[in-house]
Amino acid sequence: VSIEDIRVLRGQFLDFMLDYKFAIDEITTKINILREDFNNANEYNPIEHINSRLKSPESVLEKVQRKNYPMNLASIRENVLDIAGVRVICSFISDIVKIRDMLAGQEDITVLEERDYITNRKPNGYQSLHLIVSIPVFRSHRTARIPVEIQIRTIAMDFWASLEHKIYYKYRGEVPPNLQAELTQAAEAATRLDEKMESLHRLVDHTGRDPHQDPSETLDL
Ligand code: 0O2
Repeated sequence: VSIEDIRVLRGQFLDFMLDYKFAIDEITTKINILREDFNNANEYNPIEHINSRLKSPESVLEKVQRKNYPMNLASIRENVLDIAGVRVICSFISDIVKIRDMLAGQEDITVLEERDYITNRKPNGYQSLHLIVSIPVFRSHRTARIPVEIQIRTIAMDFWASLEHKIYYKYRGEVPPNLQAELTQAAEAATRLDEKMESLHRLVDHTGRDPHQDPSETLDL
């Protein structure tokens, strides 16, 4: 392989990765539009914040090797579906499906896969709703449908996942059983908090009525 071949390959790979950066931009814009629209309508806003990340070229290639996928761009596009990642953090459990439906219902979005780790939490306690969607990206000389992994979760689920992620990396995947058990308990506490917050949220009057004028609406905490 000549230096020139490597230069061409590198250029093709960077151009391929740019598709995913643009796909993140598209999804992020959609979520920001929803957020601004809720605010504009003076409605309660279910979106707390959003994060996004583009997988590094090293970890894309590491995943291709680990999973034994063929090492070419077509195979990477078909098999590695989490190169573009967007995370939406909501306040309440009921917001998750609201956001899911608003995104999945948009004409240019196709849901390719859905994993509900909330109904079926992972054995370690991990909870989140994962969607793999595809979205068209319009480049100057071509158009491509690009997969994006969208993770939707509550603040409590996110708090748990970020701590677990740090612990997992600290122990390089070999988390001691006692710590693992503590993490599972913490996940259960996070679920209880989410359920409590959800029930408080339901008690809050969204119609703007004054609870002092209507005793049936009084919060009994
Ligand atoms: P990062 O740093 O977020 O990119 P695979 O992607 O093939 O290894 P799978 O089963 O296809 O795994 O995907 P899965 O498990 O549905 O979702 C993978 C992503 O979800 C992970 O991405 C994490 O972001 C998150 N996730 C899944 N399980 C856990 C968990 O137990 N704890 C935490 N903290 N996060 C989890 P990456 O690429 O591993 O990491």
